[in-house]
Amino acid sequence: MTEWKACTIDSMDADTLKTYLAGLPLPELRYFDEITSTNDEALAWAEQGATDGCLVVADRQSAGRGRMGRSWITQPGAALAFSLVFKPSPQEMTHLQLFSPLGALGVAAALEKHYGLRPQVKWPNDVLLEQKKVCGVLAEASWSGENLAGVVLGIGINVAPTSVPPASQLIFPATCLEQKLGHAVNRFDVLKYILAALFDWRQQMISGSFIQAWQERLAFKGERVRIEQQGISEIEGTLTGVLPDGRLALQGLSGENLSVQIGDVHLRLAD
Ligand code: BT5
Repeated sequence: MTEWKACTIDSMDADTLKTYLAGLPLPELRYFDEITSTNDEALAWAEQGATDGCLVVADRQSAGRGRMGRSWITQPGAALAFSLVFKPSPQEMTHLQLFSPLGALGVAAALEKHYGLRPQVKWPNDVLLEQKKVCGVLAEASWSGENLAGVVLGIGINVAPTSVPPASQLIFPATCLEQKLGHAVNRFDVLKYILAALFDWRQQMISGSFIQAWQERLAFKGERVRIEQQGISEIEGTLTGVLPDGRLALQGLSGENLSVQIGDVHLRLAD
């Protein structure tokens, strides 16, 4: 893969990042050169009283997490790894499953607006560029008994070529922003644009326009896909769209309407 000369900010700290992100509704942020997982830090922070919009950013994660115990690789100086703490409003409480697509839609919208790219969202939580994964989203809720301490929205994005893990560590092909754009990109600009898009789209999360925007960017529409749970093929059919509550809609092999909840499932193109 081609290496571009980095024009990114090489060293970062919380104060510089605060200045960089000035104007965004971020009450507080924490920056780490290295951390296990920004989601772990944000979940702990939520339990200790983080307010809505608190942000954790790291240059490297030693134990970055995907869904279902999978790992997420964040190489230093080449990627973005961050987690936002959200304190859901009463209306959002009934739509918690939409925070994960909010992450994917926010990333897709920012990449379109600022870099002229045409990202697609692989239901429910991946952002693809030309059918390769450039971003993964992990939304997790922190409960203390019956009370929700917060929703943590963790986002990882491959920016420079060294961020892309070797194929042997991937279950789906991966790419990075610079590979698609053909030039170097400032990671912290990408962060700023994505945060702005996330805050914007959050206002519309419980509306038809959110589902429509998601629908328009949905990958594999009209294609035969397989939904797997823990490696076992559960459902096969033609992907038709997303339903208002975020479920994936499929037409089964006998023409029947099927739907799949956002959960511990995996979407693959059928062979
Ligand atoms: C995801 O899970 O894609 C969610 C990834 C979320 C990462 C962010 S980074 C900030 C925050 N802190 C965390 O600890 N996590 C969040 P999933 O759909 O389960 O995909 C995981 C799979 O993606 C792995 O099994 C690999 O195959 C692949 N993968 C790992 N690192 C990758 C990378 N850098 N680029 C593309 N694919 C990757």
